[in-house]
Amino acid sequence: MAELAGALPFPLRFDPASTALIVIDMQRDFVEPGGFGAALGNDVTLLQAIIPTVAALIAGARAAGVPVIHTRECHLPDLSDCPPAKRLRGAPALRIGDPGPMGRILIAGEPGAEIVPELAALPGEVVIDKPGKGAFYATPLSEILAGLGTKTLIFAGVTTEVCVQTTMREANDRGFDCLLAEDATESYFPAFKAAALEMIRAQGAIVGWTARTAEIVEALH
Ligand code: TIU
Repeated sequence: MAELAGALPFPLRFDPASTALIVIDMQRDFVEPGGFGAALGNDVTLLQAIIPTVAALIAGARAAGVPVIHTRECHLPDLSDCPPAKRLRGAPALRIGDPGPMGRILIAGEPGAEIVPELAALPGEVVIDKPGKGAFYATPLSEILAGLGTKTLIFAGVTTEVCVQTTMREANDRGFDCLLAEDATESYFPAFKAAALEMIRAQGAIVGWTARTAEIVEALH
């Protein structure tokens, strides 16, 4: 068993042998100019800044033999898995499926939908393409985690209060102990990230724990 003494709101005891790391949506479409995040009107530079920290967390998990699961938010080229309500919402500069500088926005197989090269999956690592914000909806994630015997999930990626939080809340409902690496996740809105971290650990870890990447990596070994 490992003990994460600095986890909030209280220390987390977990077994690295039944732990997996889920890296949410570290795609060019969210962290580079010209992608989906930018088309929604966001400044993507905040998100770029966490890439080295996410890389350190991934490296620590790999070194400890902890499975790394990557997710990508993207849709089929014919948009059959994209609810019209999602595509038509708001007034973005480019809508899902529109051609942009990194190919069609949020479409599987296009350059923008790829994970940034610094965080690319290794051969054999699971990459989940998901049509929703949560990583369980319309994906095989639940069966994959059951096959691995996973009990504890470590989360990283973007954005904290959208895809990370949606996935973490559902994982919590599904019985996983959930830990968010607070410096390996980011939002376009600093106040939303801060609020999400507080919400997660309020009420006695109502959704889970938060801790810093360096301490998580140390606890995994
Ligand atoms: N817009 C926003 O904050 N996020 C998303 O649309 N997707 C993810 O968080 N991955």
